[in-house]
Amino acid sequence: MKYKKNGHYPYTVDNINALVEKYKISTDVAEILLERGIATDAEIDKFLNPKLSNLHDPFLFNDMDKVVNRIRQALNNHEKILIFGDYDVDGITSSYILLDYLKSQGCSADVFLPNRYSDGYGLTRDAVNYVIETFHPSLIITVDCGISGHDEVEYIKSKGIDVIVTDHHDCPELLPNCLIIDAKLPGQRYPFSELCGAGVALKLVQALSNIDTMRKYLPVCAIATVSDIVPLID
Ligand SMILES: [Mn+2]
Repeated sequence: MKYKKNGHYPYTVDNINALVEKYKISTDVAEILLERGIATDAEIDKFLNPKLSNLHDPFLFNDMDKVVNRIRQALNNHEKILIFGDYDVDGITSSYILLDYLKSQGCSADVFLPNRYSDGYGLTRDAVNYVIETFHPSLIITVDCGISGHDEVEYIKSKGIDVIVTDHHDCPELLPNCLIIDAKLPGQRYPFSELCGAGVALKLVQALSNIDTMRKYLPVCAIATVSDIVPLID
C-alpha cells in the first residue's frame, strides 16, 4: 500500500517502517514527517532534536542593531517604554516576553493590550492618544502589530515620542517611517519569514541578551506559534 500526497505516491509503508525503526517513533509521527516533506536524515534530525545552536542570528534582521542600540539607550536613561501589543494569544505572549525582559533589566515598562471590541486591532489614533496620556512614554515598541500604522507612527513621532515597530504581518507599500523588525519585510537577510509575533519578540530579546536568557521564553513562544497557526519549523 502506498500513501497519497498531492495526487502522487511519494512514500510507501516501507518508508514509514524504516523511519519507525531508525528513529524509534510511532507510525503516526513517521507519516506526519513524510507528509510534511521532512524526509532526509538531516531534516528529520533537525526536526526531532532541535538545538538552540540551530537558531538563526537575530542580527540578520534589518535594523536589529539600531533597535538594540535604541532600547539600550532607553534602559541606560531610565526612559519610560510602552509596549503596544494585541489582544490575541500571539499579541499577549509577545507583550509578556518583551515586558518581562525589560523589567528584568530594571526598566519601568508598561503594556497596552487593545480591547478587541472597543479599540480594534493595531495602532489606532484613539488607542495611541490613550497610551500617551496614560503612560507618558518616550519610546513606544509595538509587538505583533504596527506595520500598517504609517500615519499613527507619524502622529506619535509628532508628539516627540520614538517608535519601534516589531511585527510579522505582510508589509504594506507605505511602511512606517521608523525602526522596523518585521519577519515579512522584503529583502532582509533573516532566512525565515513565518515567525509569529512572539517569535519576533523572542528574536529581539535574543539580540538584546543571549540564548541562555531567552530560553525562559521558549515555552510561551511555542504557545503563540501554535495559536497563531504559523509553521512549526525554524
Ligand atoms: Mn500574530
